[in-house]
Amino acid sequence: MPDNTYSFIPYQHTRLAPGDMLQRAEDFYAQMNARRSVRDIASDPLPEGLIEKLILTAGTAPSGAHKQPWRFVVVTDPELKRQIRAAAEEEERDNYERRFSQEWLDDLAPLGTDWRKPFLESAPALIVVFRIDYGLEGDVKKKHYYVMESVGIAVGMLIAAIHMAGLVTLTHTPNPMHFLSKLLKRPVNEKPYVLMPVGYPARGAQVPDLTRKPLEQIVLYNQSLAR
Ligand code: IYR
Repeated sequence: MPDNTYSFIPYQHTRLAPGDMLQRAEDFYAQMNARRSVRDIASDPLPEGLIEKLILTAGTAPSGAHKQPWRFVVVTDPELKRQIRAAAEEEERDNYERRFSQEWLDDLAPLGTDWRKPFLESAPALIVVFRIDYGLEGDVKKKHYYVMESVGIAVGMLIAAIHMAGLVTLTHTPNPMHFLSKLLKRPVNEKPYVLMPVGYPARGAQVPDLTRKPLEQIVLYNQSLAR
């Protein structure tokens, strides 16, 4: 056995009664099914210390070889938010007016999005998520594994935490987004992954009347045995 293993400790677990399990699963589904991506975000300030708890939750995600290959940069400074909005809108204007294919524009049309991103300034906080492609200890590179998957899982957990805390967000991916590396002074091993404005929904905020695929369309059971 290698001598660099963790020490192992008992896993803390309390079995729930089956009825409680079903109730909890149902309640959590009802909560999560009420989540929506909201683009109209109010400027009201957030309770002190809240963002940190949300990020701690995201940081509980599993990751390849437990390398925790994520960085969450919180932006609350109005001038920095203004700069991020300006840079994002410049890229997005190019996307909508030149770079997106007609098929992509047609797919976005029902959502009513465009290059304007006022939420990047109105939201009291932006969480800019970076993936850490490899560790850097001085000049020595340390391998990271399943970085995309690990950070994706962490962002999913962040989205759930934001919703459960009574706030809204939106996964914004201005493309390309290397301007975020520059503005936020990130080192070469960190790459922007997603930008999430966090706040309360603006008064009168509206969302598209989407439906979600029903269970029958997203689940298969024992498919290799089905005829
Ligand atoms: N990133 C662009 C475009 C965009 C792309 C997809 I795919 C969406 O679901 C929504 C928007 C933007 O933020 O407008």
